[in-house]
Amino acid sequence: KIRKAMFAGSFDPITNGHLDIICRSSKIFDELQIGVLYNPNKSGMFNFEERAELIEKCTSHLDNIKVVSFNGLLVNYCEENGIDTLVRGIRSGADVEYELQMAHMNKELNPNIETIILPTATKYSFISSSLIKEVLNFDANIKNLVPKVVLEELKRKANRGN
Ligand code: COD
Repeated sequence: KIRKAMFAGSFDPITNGHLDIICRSSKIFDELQIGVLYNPNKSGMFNFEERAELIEKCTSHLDNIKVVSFNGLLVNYCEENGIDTLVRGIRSGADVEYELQMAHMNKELNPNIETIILPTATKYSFISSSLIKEVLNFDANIKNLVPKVVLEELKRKANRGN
């Protein structure tokens, strides 16, 4: 049986923390879809095409990745596309609470779909897209925190003033 998994998120933008989870889970599953999705609790810097394009560029060395974007419930998309596992990452105890709540809700919505949670690599445990965007405003050095293409795009946006 071909094992298909989904790593969904806002990815606004993708960071080295996200990329670490992607690389590790791409070894565990036959196919890994990366879902660029809308989180109503977060405002966006990059539009969905830009986010997906950055992910494509950072994962071009992996041959079992597919980047997708859709509206609606994550579990519905998974059911329709033969995906039975959701991959999530956790950085700290603070993430556990949120991730467990989402895992339980997704399980309630579709009991056939399991959530698997991978702990972050220690060196990436403090990285979040929100903090990256915050420190960027102060011209901070973030070159170790995001892939090179993301750094270039962030700088371009900062210089344009949007
Ligand atoms: N190291 C490791 N993992 C990390 C790091 C890091 N430094 N930073 C983030 N991660 C992990 C996060 O813990 C998460 O698992 C994943 O990467 C994505 O993170 P984000 O912040 O980009 O994405 P979220 O949490 O905003 O994504 C939420 C969704 C968009 C997936 C959610 O809102 C959703 O499923 N929306 C679709 C509608 C739906 O089905 N809603 C019901 C959900 S119960």
